[in-house]
Amino acid sequence: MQMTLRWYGSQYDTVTLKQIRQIPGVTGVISTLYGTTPGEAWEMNDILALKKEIEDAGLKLVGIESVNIHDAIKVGTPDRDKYIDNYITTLERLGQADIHMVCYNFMPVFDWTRTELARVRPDGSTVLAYTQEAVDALNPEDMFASISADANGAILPGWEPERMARIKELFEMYKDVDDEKLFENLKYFLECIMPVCDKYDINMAIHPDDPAWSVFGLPRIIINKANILRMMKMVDNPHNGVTFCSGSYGTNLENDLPDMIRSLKGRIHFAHVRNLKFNSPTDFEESAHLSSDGTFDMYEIMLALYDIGFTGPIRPDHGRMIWDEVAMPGYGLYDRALGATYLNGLWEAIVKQHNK
Ligand code: DNO
Repeated sequence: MQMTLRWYGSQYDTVTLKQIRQIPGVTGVISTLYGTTPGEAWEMNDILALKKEIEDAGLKLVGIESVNIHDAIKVGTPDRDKYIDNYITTLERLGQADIHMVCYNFMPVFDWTRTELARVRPDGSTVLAYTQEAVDALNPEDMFASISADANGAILPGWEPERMARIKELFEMYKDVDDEKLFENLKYFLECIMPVCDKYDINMAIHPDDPAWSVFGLPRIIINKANILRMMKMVDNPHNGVTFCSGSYGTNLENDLPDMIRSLKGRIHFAHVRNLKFNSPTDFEESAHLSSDGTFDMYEIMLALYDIGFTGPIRPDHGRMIWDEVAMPGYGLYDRALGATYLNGLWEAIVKQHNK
């Protein structure tokens, strides 16, 4: 595996490439062209400039998170082919720039959803948290207002103001889309892009829906083992793969994370590894990465990745806000650096144990 950190670009991130370079064992960066909108074809010069900036700092641009999918593709409207063509152009250019992993999601309207971005824990750190009761009591517009109020001035991907301004229209677009339709539209999209992925050896890595169930009545399909295996089978190409995000699949306690990893051998192209602490089945918070601070056994998760021969990029995921850092919720430097170091430690121990 290759340890990486997500970076939001010099314009938006409080964390610098120099700081990332100084985290032991982190050699790669996962980024995207912030400022582009879903549906447009990325310019080659912009891709090369991002890559050069990262390489000049002594790191490698290991993958893109995300090339977002236009709603026309998810809904399956008549103009979707135009947006798929643009997506193919973007993939072609990424391939030509020697970038071979693309993370994306197929969630309608919202990307990830949390009800609090700064819940205070007993040690004084603040974390992202989710309570189903709070979602049930809110309408989507109010949710956006509370998310933006807590974001430390940052614009969170998936919660851009332009997008939220269109929220009613977006809900209207999805009114006839159910799980089956979403699966169908995903299949159509994947079948269109697989030839370019084969040509440039690009691994597509779908991110799970977070939380892993329907929110606000919207369909959600990338939520459990059965659905993800269905997706792998419906377009049975090794370039059709997944981002295994322990924190997102883990929102549903019925998901057995190590078992899911083992069932996806050869199809996990990217891993997000983090812990969650459940206070009740409908309330969880994003604890420190350490097993004993949360609900999941992080050793078992890393061991499962080792067992399937995982060689792709991995990143610590959302960190807590600690040591008075002010940053985008979940994406500060300190706790993610601790997370990377901890995951590297687990990995080293597993490798050495197996080589004995
Ligand atoms: C949240 C992230 C997601 C992820 C997208 C991938 O912090 O893990 O926003 O980047 O769902 O497209």
